[in-house]
This record gives sequence, C-alpha cells and structure tokens, in this order.
Amino acid sequence: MRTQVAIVGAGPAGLLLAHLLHRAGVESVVLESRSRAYCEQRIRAGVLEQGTVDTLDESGVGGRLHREGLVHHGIELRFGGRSHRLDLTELSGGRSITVYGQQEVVKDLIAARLAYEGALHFDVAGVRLEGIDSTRPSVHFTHAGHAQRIDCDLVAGCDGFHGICRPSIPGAALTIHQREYPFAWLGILAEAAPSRHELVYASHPRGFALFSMRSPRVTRLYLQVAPDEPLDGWTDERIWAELHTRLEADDGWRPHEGPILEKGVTGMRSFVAEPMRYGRLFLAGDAAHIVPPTGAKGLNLAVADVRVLAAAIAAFYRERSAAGLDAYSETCLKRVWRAEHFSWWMTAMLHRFPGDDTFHERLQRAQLEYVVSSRAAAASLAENYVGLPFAP
Ligand code: RFL
Ligand code: PHB
Repeated sequence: MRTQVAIVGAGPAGLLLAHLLHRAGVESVVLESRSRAYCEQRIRAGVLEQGTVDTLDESGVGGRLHREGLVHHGIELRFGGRSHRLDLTELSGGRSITVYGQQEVVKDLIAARLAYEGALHFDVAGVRLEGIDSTRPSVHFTHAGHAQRIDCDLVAGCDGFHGICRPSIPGAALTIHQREYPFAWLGILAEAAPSRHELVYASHPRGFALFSMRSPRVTRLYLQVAPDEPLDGWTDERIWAELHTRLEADDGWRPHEGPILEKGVTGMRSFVAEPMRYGRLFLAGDAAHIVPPTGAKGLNLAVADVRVLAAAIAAFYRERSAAGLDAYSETCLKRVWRAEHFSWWMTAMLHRFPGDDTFHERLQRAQLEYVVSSRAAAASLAENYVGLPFAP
C-alpha cells in the first residue's frame, strides 16, 4: 500500500486528523489495534472546549453534537460546606463548554470517515515503524493474519500514551517531563437523571469528588481514591454514600442515585515528551502528553495538536513548504504547557494529598477562597477552563 500520511491510532486525534486531511485533499490510512465497537464504547472524556466544538463544526461533523450535546455556562466549586458558582461565560467574554461524550465524538468521526470510504483499519496487530528518520518511512502491521506494509511520506503517531510511536523514537532524541500523583479517580456512570445542570467540583476533607453527566438520563461521577485502590472494596452503596458525603453542602443538594452502568479506576499523571516530532514522525494527543483529568483538557489538547498538524501537512503538499511541520512541535508545546500548568493547578487545589499538613490545607483553602471571591482569579480559571483561543 502507498499513501501520503499513515496515521496510527483511531482515537479522537487520529480520526480528526484523517478527517481534516481529507478535507484538505490529502490522502491517509488510519490503523487501529482495537475493534470499532471497542473504540466507540470506551468511556472517557466529556467536556469539550468552545474551540473543540468550533473545530468539529467547521469540519462538518458537529450536527449530532449540537442536537445532543449539553451547553454549559458555568461550573460549581464546593468546599467548607458551601457551594460557589463560577459563571464561565460571563467571566470569559462569552465562551462556553459542551458536555458530549468522547465516544460520541469518535462515533461521529468514524461515520464521517466511512461515508467517503476513507481507509480505516481496525483490529490491526504488530504495528511497527521503519525509516522515520528518512524521507521514505513505512509502517508494517498484520491484519486478519496477513503481513502488510504502507509506504508513506509522513507518519502521525496518534496512538495514545501506551502506543508504539513514541517508543519508536530513540530515547536520546526525547526529553520527558513527568509527575505521578499519589491518588487516582474512581469513576462511575449511573443511569440517573443529573440533579443539577452544571458540573460540581468538590474539595472535601475525605478527598475530591466530581459530579458530571453525559445526557439527560446519565450521570457521571468521580471520587478521589488511593492509586492502587481495588475496585472490589467499593460496593455501589459505599460509592453513593461517599459521593453524598463529599458533595454535601449547606444547600441540601445531592446527586440522584441510579443503577451503576460502569465502574473504573484511572491513575493520574502529568507527562510531556519533547519535541513532538522525530524526522517524519509527528506525535499528537496523548501519545505526546498526558494531563490529570481535573482540568478536562486531554481530549481538547489532542484536537488542538491536530488542528496545527493538519494545517502544516496541507501546506507541505500544497505549497511544498516544510515551515509548518518544522514549527509544529514548538507551536503545540506552548498550549500543551499552559494546559499542563492549569491541570496540575486544579488538581493540586482540589485533592487531598496523603500526609498533608495543616499548612498545606490552609494554603489550599486560601486558594479556593481567592478563586471564588476575586473576579481576576475566577476569570483566570474560566479562560483556561473554556479553553484559550487558538493561535491565528
Ligand atoms: P486515545 O483516545 O488514547 O487514542 C489512541 C488510539 O490508539 C490506539 N492504539 C493503537 N493503534 C494501533 N497500533 C498500536 N500499537 C496502538 N496503540 C494504541 C488505541 O486503541 C486508541 O484507539 O488518544 P488521543 O486520540 O490522543 O485522545 C486523547 C483522549 O482520549 C484523552 O486525552 C482524554 O480522554 C482525557 N480525558 C479528558 N479529556 C478532556 O478533554 N476532557 C475530559 O473531561 C476528560 N476526562 C479523560 C477524562 C481521560 C480519562 N481517562 C480514562 C484516562 C476522564 C478520564 C477518566
Ligand atoms: C467527565 O465528565 O468525564 C469529566 C468532566 C470534567 C472533568 C473530568 C471528567 O474535569
């Protein structure tokens, strides 16, 4: 096989890149190790920045997102038994977020890809890159038991944190920056109507809790737990009791309970690999960087990378200019580091750290009080949360 761009990974990054390239007249092949059903059902992110929504809209895949997505203009912070609403839209000069499951974005992008018969192969195995430091890279894999090879001009590594693209780069060519957090999130999806319109982030002496949602019938909730927390200790009753305790404030509000459809524990880390390029291989999304989910930035950063990469690749073919590709890593890393800081900051402000002393707890409280009482501090949170505008 021969194509212009070989894309490894059919998550949001790989699928959106294929779609934007198609619209720019650039041919690509997408290779995914999982099945289509698995990719379409994997429960992950839920908060789309304004710029992510605009990107999906501009590229013609925003129809269902607008019909089914929930537009939110604020979030709530709860601590010290009190609830405080931040009006994101007013604080950010008119921007908002949309709650729409990542797997719904993935379904919409797969449907768009298949509608124009773009190459998209699920269930591939043994993906291996060759010649990424030359002008003639190739990607090798097996599909339905047959060995295959794609010759291409460029490779896009969109295969997530545990993919093979980043490890294909010689260690000496990458600088890794990372931090592990001493806690994880236990997440549940419950068949229960959200009892509030907006997301609630709670900092409680027993740990962080988050109330979110997926639809008018499905609530998504998270609890801070130990990093190696075994799920079997968490019966449904215990989960609900802990959620009620941590989310409780003086207004009597509590989430509606309902059958738990899914339960999982996710570790928390910050990670950046620099640069996001090696020769003809370009990393995008989680393959290059990870943020803890507290700032709801991971999926949005993947979309931001892909916007830059698609434009650079289009210029590479149309204008025979490598300037955009040469600037790719530096351009993306500016936004990546802003989001890394914001995600680390939200995480540090809202979670209990094992071994916290009272000094640290008082600092956290002072920061929370500042965010809900100073317009400047609230506006800073809001502009990061709804997403900074893209560079022109
Ligand atoms: P993905 O989605 O991991 O997709 C990578 C794809 O590559 C495939 N793959 C391979 N394919 C071929 N060969 C190989 N060797 C391969 N190895 C892997 C994988 O099967 C997969 O299909 O990465 P991408 O596209 O960069 O997208 C990133 C996002 O998925 C991620 O950042 C977000 O989910 C993070 N995240 C959140 N982000 C937000 O913006 N807002 C949120 O509210 C939010 N909440 C979350 C989150 C992530 C969470 N978890 C589970 C990590 C909440 C949670 C709990
Ligand atoms: C989610 O709905 O899954 C979600 C929302 C906000 C976050 C993280 C996850 O910060």
